[in-house]
Formats: sequence, structure tokens, C-alpha cells
Amino acid sequence: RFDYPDWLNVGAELTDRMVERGFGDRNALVGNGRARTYKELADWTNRLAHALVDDYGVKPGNRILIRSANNPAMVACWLAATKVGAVVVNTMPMLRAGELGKVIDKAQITHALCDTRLMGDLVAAANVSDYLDTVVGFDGTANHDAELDRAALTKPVQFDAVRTGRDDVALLGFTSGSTGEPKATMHFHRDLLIIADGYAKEVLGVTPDDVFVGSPPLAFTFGLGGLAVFPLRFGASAVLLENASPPNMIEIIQKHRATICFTAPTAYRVMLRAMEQGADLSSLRVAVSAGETLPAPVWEEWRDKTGKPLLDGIGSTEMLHIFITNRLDDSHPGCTGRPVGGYRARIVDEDGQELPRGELGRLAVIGPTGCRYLDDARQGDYVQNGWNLTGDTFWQDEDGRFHFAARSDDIILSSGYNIAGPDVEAALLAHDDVLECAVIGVPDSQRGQIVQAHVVLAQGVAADQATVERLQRHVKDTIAPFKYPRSVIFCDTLPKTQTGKIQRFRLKP
Ligand code: 3SK
Repeated sequence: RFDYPDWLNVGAELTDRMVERGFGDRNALVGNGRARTYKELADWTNRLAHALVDDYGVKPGNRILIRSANNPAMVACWLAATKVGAVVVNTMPMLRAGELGKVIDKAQITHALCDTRLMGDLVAAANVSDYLDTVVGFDGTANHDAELDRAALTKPVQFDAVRTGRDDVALLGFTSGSTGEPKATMHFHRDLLIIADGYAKEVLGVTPDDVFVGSPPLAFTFGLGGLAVFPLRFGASAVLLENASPPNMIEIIQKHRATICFTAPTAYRVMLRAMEQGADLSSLRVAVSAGETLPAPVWEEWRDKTGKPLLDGIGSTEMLHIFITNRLDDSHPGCTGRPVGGYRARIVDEDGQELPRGELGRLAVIGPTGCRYLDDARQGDYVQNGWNLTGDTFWQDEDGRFHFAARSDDIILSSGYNIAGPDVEAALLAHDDVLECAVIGVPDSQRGQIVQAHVVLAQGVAADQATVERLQRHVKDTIAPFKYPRSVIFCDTLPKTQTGKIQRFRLKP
């Protein structure tokens, strides 16, 4: 299915090869007030590649850290580092020196490319690192006015990309999962094309006329795929936003007539409210939701307002991108869909035995981009007999579609009932008083565990006992009453990972 030449460099594939294929004059990346064509991107990345080799001594196999918000310069640095055969670790601007230090040590980073606006924490981490000795600043704005930009300016626009093997590691994706301790997943040059030639082609049907927009950081493989690899693989364009708050995204979708959006359910809820105030999001041909479960009411309201489905899917940094998804012509509320071509999935018990349709169990998936942790004993927990165990509890219906129940850690056992926290969350989110919520199980002497909801209230709603009782009544009226939250705690925010996933484990007593 995915047949690539032995020698493959994904940086060259997404730039020089696209120019050779006739896309040179089309816009590739837009950001910070400027658009770059494929030809400009190819030239830019080739100059940067020369600078990395000639001025900073980068060698194939060196590990390079990139630190930036989402902008075209970050993508250019990633492509250039990939062209020189380096292994790239993209990181998020929010990381502080301590967190960067862990990444640097784990990945044995020797070189770092950093937006000059974000130097402080990186320099602090470099000062105490045994590995990192070269930190180079680049200009993340459109001015090209930093050390790396100046070094690249005088270099030729032709660069022979290093002949990497298709199974050479190109990317280390870091994940803290929902449990805190960082792991690095290795992905090959070919993996980055597989997610485009699989998911993006088959499910999104990307064409050169598509304009991508979205919120996930490029440092998260969800964002790197959705906002760089997918558009560049098909001659489309991406608008990159340093600030991808929902209001900003809404403005950009309207301004650029974006056609494909990647973001999480909370942002789609804000978009739905904005449509009621007159926002025109009709240019969106596909809206992809992932990172958190998509509550059925949000799916339904989106379909009612736009006439199109919100495409829910599940991916992971371990698998690189989305591996089970709804389709544009086969999308259902509260359902994650079917495996992407090339992947297989099944539901298994604790011993890895396949369970009958309808039964709750562990999701196991197998496919071409499966998990390979860098030097981590947890490899054997995640991959068993070739099957990747994602840590999610799912069930499969009679038609073979997969349905998310909960993260396996988020199943609550109360008075003999198995309660999936996300069911209770979906019921709460359907109430206008609730902006965000997270549901956990807490120990209880009578029931083993009880359901506890942590709720961020919508503006102006009183955090009082009357609201608690209103929400409890609402849950009992919406889903099986035994699932209602016996304990409700109001809070201003919920703890989240840098990629926006709610960290329910941090709410546990
Ligand atoms: O849902 C996720 O966590 C995810 C992670 C990596 C790539 C894609 C997705 C959707």
C-alpha cells in the first residue's frame, strides 16, 4: 500500500519535489503577514540547510531541537534540518528550562534552533546540559533578522538533500501522555509520508486548492501532520497562527476562506456560538476534531448548522497521527469510526484476547507507523505481540465501527457499575451552564468509588448549591441516573497538557 523508494528524504519530498512537480508558484505557507510559495520555501530551506552544515557543523543523525510557536520559519527550520539528515525534536514555546532539559537529555540534543523571542529558557537549559552545545537563533517573524537567517542569506538555493533511508529516524515526538513522565517516539522518513498518503488522502481527500488552518502546535504530531505535512504533500497551503485562540482562528478562516480545520472539541463549541453571532465558516469543507472525545451534542449541532459532519478521529504521538476515524460519508455522533487504510484495530481483554462485538475492552491497533519508543522500558507495555495498546477503552459495534468509552484510567467503578467518565462529561457539556468539565472517580467507603465532576461554569453562572443540584438533575435526565456526579466541584480552569488534553489524573485526591 505504501511503497516508497529505499532512499527517501521527507524534507526534500515536501519542497524540491513539489517544485519539480509544478507547484512552485502556488502558496505553501502563510503566516505573520506573509505568504511563501513552494519555490520560495524550497529555496529558503536549502539555504538554511547549507548554513546548518557549513556554519554550525550539523551532521546526519545529529539530534536538533526546534523551539517556536507555529509559524513558517519553524516549518522551514524543520524541513531544513530534515534535509541535512538530522533527527528533529519540535518543542512548544510554553516549555520551561527544566522541561527542555529533560528533552535535551533524553534525546541527546546537540543543536537547537530557537525563535529569538523564546531564547531565555533554552539558554538556561543549554547552560546545564552535557549534550547541547550549539544554540542558534532564528527570526520567527517575517523579518529574517537573526543569526541563522543572516547565515542562510548568502548561501546557494540548491542543496542536495542527504540520502536518508526511508526507515531512518526523522523525528522524535515527545509525549507526556496523560500521566506526566515524558517519552520519545521515533518516526521514520516514510512514516511522515504514510500519514499523508493514508489518512489525509483517503479521508480528507486533500487537493491543491485546500487551505489548512488549526490550533495544534507543530511540536505535537497532530499539528505537524495537519498543518505542515498534509498541505505540503498535496500542493495545498497552510495558514500558521502563533496565537490560535478560537476567535483568532475564526477570523483567519473567514479571511483566507480556509477549507480544512484541525482543532479540538472546545474550539468547535466556540465556533458554533460565533456562527450564531454571524461568523461565516462556510468555506470549511472538512472540520477535524481530535485530541479529546467529541461530545455527540457538538457533532449534532455542527451538522445542523453547517450541513457537514465534524470528523472525529483518534490518534496518538506513538502512532504518529490519526488511525481510526469517521469519514465524510460515514460519520456518526459519539463514534470514532473505522481504521484508516493500512491499520487494523480490535478490542482485547487484559490477556490480549479479542473480545466479541459490543464488549468493552482495550483498544489494540497495528499499522505501519506503530510505536517505537526511544530507549524506554515502557515499549513492552505499549506494544504487545505487534499490537499497540493505546490505553483507551473502546467497544466495537455490529457494523465494525469503534466507539470510545474512556481512557482506561478513566473508567469509574461505582457500586458494581462501570461508568465511563466521558459519558458523564458529555451530558454535563450539553448543559448551557457548563463551559468545560472533567469527570473522575474518587474513593468512597460505601460504593468503592463515586463520580466526581470538576466543572468550569459558563460566564455569569453562580457557583452554588442550586447549580450543583441543577447539573445533577440534568445528568440524571440525560443518561442512566446511576452515572450522575455525586460530587461537583467548581473550578476556574482544568489542568491540561501542553497539547490541550485534560489531565484528569491531576484532579485525583
Ligand atoms: O489525539 C491525539 O492525541 C493525537 C496525537 C497525535 C496525532 C494525532 C492525534 C489526533
